[in-house]
Amino acid sequence: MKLLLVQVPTSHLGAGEKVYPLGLSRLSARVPEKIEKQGLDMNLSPDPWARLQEVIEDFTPHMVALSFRNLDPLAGHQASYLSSLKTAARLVRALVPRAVILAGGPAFSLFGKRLMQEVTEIDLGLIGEGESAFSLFLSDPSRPDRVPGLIRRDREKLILNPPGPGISMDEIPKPDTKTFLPLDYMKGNAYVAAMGIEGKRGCDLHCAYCLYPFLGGTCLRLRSPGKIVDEMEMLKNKFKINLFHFTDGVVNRPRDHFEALCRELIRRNLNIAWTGFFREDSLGTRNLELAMESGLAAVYFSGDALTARGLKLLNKRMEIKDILDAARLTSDKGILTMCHFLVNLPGEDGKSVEEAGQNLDRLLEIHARAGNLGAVIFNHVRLYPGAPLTRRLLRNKNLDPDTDLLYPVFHNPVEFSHVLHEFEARCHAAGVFSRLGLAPDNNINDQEIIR
Ligand code: B12
Repeated sequence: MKLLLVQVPTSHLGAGEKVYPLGLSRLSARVPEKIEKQGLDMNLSPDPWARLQEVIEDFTPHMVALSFRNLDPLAGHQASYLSSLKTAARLVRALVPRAVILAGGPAFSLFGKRLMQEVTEIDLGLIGEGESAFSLFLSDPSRPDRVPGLIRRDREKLILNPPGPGISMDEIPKPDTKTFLPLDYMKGNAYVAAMGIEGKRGCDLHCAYCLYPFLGGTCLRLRSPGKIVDEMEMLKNKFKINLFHFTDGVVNRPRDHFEALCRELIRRNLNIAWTGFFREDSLGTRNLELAMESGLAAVYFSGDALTARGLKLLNKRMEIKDILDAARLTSDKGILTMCHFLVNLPGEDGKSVEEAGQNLDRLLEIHARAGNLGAVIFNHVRLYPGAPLTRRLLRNKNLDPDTDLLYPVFHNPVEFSHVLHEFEARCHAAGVFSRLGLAPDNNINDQEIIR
């Protein structure tokens, strides 16, 4: 049997935004030796479609595994990557009509059944993580009914098997660096750290817009710090990778695991740098110092709301004070900081927009002194099927139940659609003033912040 593993195009930004296909690489490591395999990340080719054709014609696979990571982008870009999966599946079907097409990946998992309806060339799909399910499937492809999380076709119907237990994080296979070469990703990634590293899976927070708990489970599955650092060490020694991004929903929770990880990194003294998403209310002077000593290169925050009401609506379980305190902390330490916020949340009015603007100014003011703010990224909230916020909008009749959420649907009332751009302009000016060493041009006094 010949198996082709394909990462389909993940972005409209082309090679400037490539990230190592960690999920597919781990699956590749689980392919039994008797199966002949080949890997292809279409994002590495200037002409990904011609490359897919070339690889298929040359290799003539019996099975093609398509990894669909992203369906649509953030940061104000209006685009859908549905065509990545659709065209790839059609091309495979046209070139090797008898090959089995199996799809999976984060974006596939979020829209599994809907994608199976939309892309009829796909024979089978997997919802959720793949290590155990994929190996089980490959051990006997004639028995898809045994594979947890698998969607299969039965004439006109789609049958979804119940999910299985999550893999223990200390048992995840090493990435298959022969099939997916890390070195290919180290050549000038313009975006973030191209190499992901997993410290945990799952999320026990219940933020109202987010489906991470659906993707990885509602409990945190922690990976031993020793195993995490082993993987980083292997990648450093074999491929000279010295910058990693933690793929965890939140890297600094739980606190003891995070601190143990930092201590392990310090102990091994690998001379590597890393980044990750931090939760503001779990950050303290001690663990930030420890993180910096262990190689922290930049802090990513996703505070998400700029008003108390917004934080409550999103069920963030923290306060504006936590966001500002964390900003003070990273400014005091002068560490590069990135912030993500959602604007135009449901129920927003002129007053709350003003409040959000004031809190943004406070944040900018805090960072202006240190000049450590890398970027503030604003988004409108993307409505995902099944997310608590989407269900609430449906309940309150603020969303047409017939809306097809496969296509990017954002909550962005026309009345306030200027807000994102206005806030971006404020941040831009603040960044320019800070870079040029000029005092911020607003009158907010940080001391006045209600504590
Ligand atoms: C870490 C992360 C990032 C990091 C990546 C850093 C890095 N160097 O890797 C950063 C911050 C850079 C990032 C950027 C983006 N991301 Co992101 N990211 C994630 C996150 C949190 C984890 C992804 C990950 O690596 N997981 C670990 C690996 C091992 O798991 P995996 O990829 O899911 O693979 C497993 C399964 O999916 C399955 N599987 C995978 N492929 C296949 C194939 C087959 C055939 C089968 C059977 C199974 C299977 O098995 C694998 C092993 O268990 C996910 C959310 C999440 N919890 O999944 C979002 C997520 C994937 N990102 C998302 C998006 C949108 C983006 C961006 C497009 C945002 C933007 N800039 O506009 C960019 C795109 C970057 C790119 N070129 O791909 C979305 C995608 C959904 C959507 N709306 O499209 C997600 C789901 C977050 C969300 N909004 O809900 N991201």
